[in-house]
Amino acid sequence: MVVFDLDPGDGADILKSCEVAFLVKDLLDRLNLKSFVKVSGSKGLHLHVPLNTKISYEASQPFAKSIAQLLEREHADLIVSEMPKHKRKGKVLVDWSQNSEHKSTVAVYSLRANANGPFVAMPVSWAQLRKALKKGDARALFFEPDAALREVKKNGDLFAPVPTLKQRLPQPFLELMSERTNLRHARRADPLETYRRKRDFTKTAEPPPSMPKSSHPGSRKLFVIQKHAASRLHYDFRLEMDGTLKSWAVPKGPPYDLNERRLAMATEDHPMEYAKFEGLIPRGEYGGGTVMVWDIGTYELMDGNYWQGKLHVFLNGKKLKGEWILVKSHNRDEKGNAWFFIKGLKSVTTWSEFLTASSTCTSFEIVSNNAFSKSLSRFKLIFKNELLSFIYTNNFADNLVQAQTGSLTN
Ligand SMILES: [Mn+2]
Repeated sequence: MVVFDLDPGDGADILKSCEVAFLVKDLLDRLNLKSFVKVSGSKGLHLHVPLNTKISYEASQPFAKSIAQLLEREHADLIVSEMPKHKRKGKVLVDWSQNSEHKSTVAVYSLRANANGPFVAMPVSWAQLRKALKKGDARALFFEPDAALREVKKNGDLFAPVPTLKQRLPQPFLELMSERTNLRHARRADPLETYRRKRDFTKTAEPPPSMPKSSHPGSRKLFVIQKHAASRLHYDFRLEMDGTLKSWAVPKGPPYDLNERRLAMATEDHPMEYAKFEGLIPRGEYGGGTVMVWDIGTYELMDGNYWQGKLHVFLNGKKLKGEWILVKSHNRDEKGNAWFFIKGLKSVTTWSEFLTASSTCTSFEIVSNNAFSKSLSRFKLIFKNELLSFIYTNNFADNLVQAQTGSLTN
């Protein structure tokens, strides 16, 4: 089953939800998916798409989200696909996030407590909905218990086909399911559970948790540093790993001098969408304060891994370029969250930087041809007793051999 909760924001009413329900229905009709609608008993509508075939949230949530975003693009004046309440003003939220393990949607024929009396979460026919919309009659879409019973007597159970009707999502979404199910089983737990628990997405503009995804194919992964003026100013350092952002809060920001170390407290994984998040988290909410992207780029893992508590990375950002090391602290007082963010060897990335540096080089050694990445090799050079390391792309390899027999022979 896929569910869309059509939730009107301030200044919008159930009739606006009706308008949106028809837009969602039309789109689903074009995909050969039959949909059923009920009034929620409150001011929204729920649109149900029965599947009764093999499905998981890995497929149904991205499907629902795609539909919501597509409609938002086509009807920006009427529809939003994001949760923050201020964005909903006068519009209807097509809430796709209901398609998730931890969410619940009221069942048909349930009573809802409401200031104006108990109303029933009642199935309605598309014809009934069209009529109410045409007449502008919102009251026709609220059913008290007696009225609900009369409706059932008259129309029968409009939701009768829902538990058995077999339908399938479009193929690309089903493929998503097998890929991501495998990925998730490998990781067992939902990595964004803590992220979700700490936030109220009706209040913060931060992105809601989504399915793990990767930013690029191949070995280049995303890194970001966000400057976060919370109750205490700090820098959030995040590295893409397994489709989410591993995160550390660094009170003093990244270190710049060789072997300089800064405390970095590991925090909860963040969704990939967070990398581009900038804005104000309301006061009183978790992490209240402004967030801005301080640096963003890609990184390569040169050595180590997260679970072993040691990561050696090459960052290629706008501000930060070069090697940094993250090491987990073994101090038991710190509950296992404390890491150190350490500036690693100096690095150069261009041929001209290399030539400048190599004129004072006293020794030279190839450290590794990185097994993770065909484009990355690492060289260690000693300059006036100072260690430098070099990141090379394969294009530089021939030139390097020349350099080795030239200025590096002293
Ligand atoms: Mn933070």
